[in-house]
Amino acid sequence: MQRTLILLKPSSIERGLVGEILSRLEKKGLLIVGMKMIRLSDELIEEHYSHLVSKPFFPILKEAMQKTPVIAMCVKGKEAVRLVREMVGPTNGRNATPGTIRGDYSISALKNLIHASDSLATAQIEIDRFFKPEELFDYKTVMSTALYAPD
Ligand code: IDP
Repeated sequence: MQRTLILLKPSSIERGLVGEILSRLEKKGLLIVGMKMIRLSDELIEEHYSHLVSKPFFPILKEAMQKTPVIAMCVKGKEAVRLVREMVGPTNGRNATPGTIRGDYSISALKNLIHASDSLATAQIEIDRFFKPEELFDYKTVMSTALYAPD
């Protein structure tokens, strides 16, 4: 089982798409093991998007990420890191295939609704960035027996 970090960005909150996106993740069979609403500080954005601080669009990215609070989530499942990235789709909603979250509901790179960790190593770093250990939960549901087979 893997855990991955998801942020529902201000663009999804402003457009009332939180329930829709959550529903997709739940229906896929991913288990929510942590979830909270937070306002991102300048420092947290600069750390989270440290690979982008020198880009010309960084100031508008920062502004967009602070427009409303965000919802941070940690979800768990087999191959969850890759699965969630595939469900999210590529960065620019205009290039994202229909069927993906960005492909179905977004039409730009800046307002692309959702962040998801891009590798197992990044996921661990990002989960630790947004959640304290006591904010993450370990539990089983009856769904897991309906979802998984030994493959
Ligand atoms: P990712 O979110 O698909 O992993 P990154 O390259 O890590 O993509 O970029 C982080 C975020 O920065 C994107 O999700 C998007 O919101 C924003 N972004 C990336 N490229 C651009 C751009 O060219 N213009 C405006 N915003 C961008």
